Amino acid sequence: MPQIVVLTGAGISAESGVPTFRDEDGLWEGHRVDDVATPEGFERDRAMVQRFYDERRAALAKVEPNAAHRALAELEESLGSALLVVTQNIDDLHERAGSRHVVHMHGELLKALCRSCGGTFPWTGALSDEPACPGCGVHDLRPDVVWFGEVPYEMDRIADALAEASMFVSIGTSGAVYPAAGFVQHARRHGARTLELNLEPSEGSHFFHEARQGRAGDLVPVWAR
Ligand code: BJW
Repeated sequence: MPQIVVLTGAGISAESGVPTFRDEDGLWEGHRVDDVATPEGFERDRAMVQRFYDERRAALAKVEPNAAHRALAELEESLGSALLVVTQNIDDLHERAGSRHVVHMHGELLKALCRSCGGTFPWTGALSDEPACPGCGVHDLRPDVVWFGEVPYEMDRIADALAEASMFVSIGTSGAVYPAAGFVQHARRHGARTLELNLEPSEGSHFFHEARQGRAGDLVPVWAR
């Protein structure tokens, strides 16, 4: 069981050039959240949603992990499975930096989910071309991401890890989206020390024992050292 659970959000990938959601010039600028991040939005305009994720998948190929991702991977080298990274991010920058114990609670951009057979498959190409499922052959693939109203992945594993952890660190997340925004209280109830590393105080900053403000690329290497 991990002793340290790290929750990451869009802010940790910002310095790699991946837009956050709720900041100025964020991903939601120019998009209604209900249109691109709900199952109902997908039903309404499937082609538009597929293009939105196709563009993000293509952009992901052009960015690299930054100092914050690398610092967490280096920490895992010395701690092994005592460190668990739970990320809300759908990018693969933790893995590319070298982290191995990563839970993608909101899914992964580089996977497709078949709405017919329920299978998930590695996916680097476009989904807007309506390709066939490699498992069942039906043309009904969607990005393997968790939209509003859907249940995030691996919630039992995350709850157990938070209950066991002696330290919980939240990095680069606004604390606007549940259930991730509630992890700090869960960890505290079970006795963990809690720390927030974020550009600005998040919506839930007051729940943490300590909150440090700055860029993840500066703060995380100092904390992880
Ligand atoms: C930097 C930085 C730098 C910038 N360095 N920092 C009322 C009350 C409570 C809950 C609800 C409610 N009404 C509805 C709900 C539930 C709903 C919810 O939370 N809604 C809220 C809006 C209120 N949640 C859900 O529906 C979830 N499912 C659920 O609850 O199921 C029920 C259930 C749960 C558990 C067990 C059983 C049942 C699902 C949520 C799915 C969220 N999906 C998205 C899209 C994923 C795919 C995609 O990427 O397109 O996930 S939404 C989007 O927000 C994405 C993110 O992962 C998520 C969080 O965003 P994040 O990462 O915090 O980014 P930002 O942009 O908000 O913040 C970035 C931060 O970084 C900022 O603070 C910056 O300052 C900082 N920063 N640069 C350090 N360089």
